Amino acid sequence: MPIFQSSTFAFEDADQGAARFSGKDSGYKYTRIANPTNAALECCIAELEGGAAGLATATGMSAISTVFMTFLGAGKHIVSTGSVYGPTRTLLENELTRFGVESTFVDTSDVKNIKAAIKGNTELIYIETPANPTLSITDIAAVAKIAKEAGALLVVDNTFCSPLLQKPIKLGADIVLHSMTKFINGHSDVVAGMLVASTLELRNKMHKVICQMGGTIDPHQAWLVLRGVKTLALRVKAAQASAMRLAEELEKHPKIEWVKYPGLKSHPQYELAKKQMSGPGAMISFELKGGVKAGKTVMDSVSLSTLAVSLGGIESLIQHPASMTHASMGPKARAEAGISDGLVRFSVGCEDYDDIKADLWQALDKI
Ligand code: LCS
Repeated sequence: MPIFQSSTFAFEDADQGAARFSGKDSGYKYTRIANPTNAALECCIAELEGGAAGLATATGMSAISTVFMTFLGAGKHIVSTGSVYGPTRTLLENELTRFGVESTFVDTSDVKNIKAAIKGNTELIYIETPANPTLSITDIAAVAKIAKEAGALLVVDNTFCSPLLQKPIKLGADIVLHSMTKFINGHSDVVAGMLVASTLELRNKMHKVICQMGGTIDPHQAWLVLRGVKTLALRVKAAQASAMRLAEELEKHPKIEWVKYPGLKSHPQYELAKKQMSGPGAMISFELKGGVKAGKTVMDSVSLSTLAVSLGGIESLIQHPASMTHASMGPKARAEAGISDGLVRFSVGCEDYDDIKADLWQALDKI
């Protein structure tokens, strides 16, 4: 796919320009509205997700804010997973409240909590599964039923799985979104997002808003993601195989308090993970017996893995959600969401398994 590195598209004549703006001619006009490279990426991810159409966005947060700005407004209500990516929660709690939007955060791994939180003005049910960083899992099909009964739309953040491991639209979701910064691009060199709608009508509603809000992806960025996605299956399968082994070994390590990984029988939603995901993924959360202090020692002592936020790249990354990705949520919201101060998050990369393990184990020895 070429990079259409062009902000604008020449019209044959004034009538053609007018026809493009009136919608009679579907040709390209301006890159904020649509661009051929962006369109290729939108088709690719929409097909992988089994959706009707995609909208590529500048970042994952741009995809999330577009969904909120499209479907929420003064007097509208959203029910969301409590343990979501920190800025998703703070966007709702700190910014959208200024526009009269109400939000309720619950532990969506028990769908009864969603049912109890629904009100007459609930427009959206928003779930992140597996959740960042608790890796709690929500039953997408069960929530889709609840959303339908309530007349609300179900939006799923599928970032932790990628479409390779989970296809929420097939389970009844209305909209799926991604931070493509993560597994879909996979090389830690791009920030990008994607919205996939189950119907063209939903896509068109969001397209109108994104054109006005301006969160469109840049074509060069879209091209890099198109290149990255070609190896999605190879990367995710390799990282996942290492993650499974690493989680099992970590669980046996004497300095580890607990490990949370969807592939472990000890995961509270192990059976559900097996049912709705085609694999447990490459994200592991754990806590050390020495709590935050021991966690810091490990993070400061790794050398093959990188101490950095983000996830889903070919490089293994380690980080501390309470002081980094989820710091903005504040201690109360973190406690409610089950994000303990000692939780360490590990994004398993595609390095050789023995190297990843040796590096982490020498860091554990430093405690
Ligand atoms: N959704 C999830 C589940 C995420 O993990 C992130 C970013 C976003 C949305 C937002 O995407 P972005 O705008 O960054 O492309 N998560 C990050 C993380 O855990 N560490 O650094 C970024």
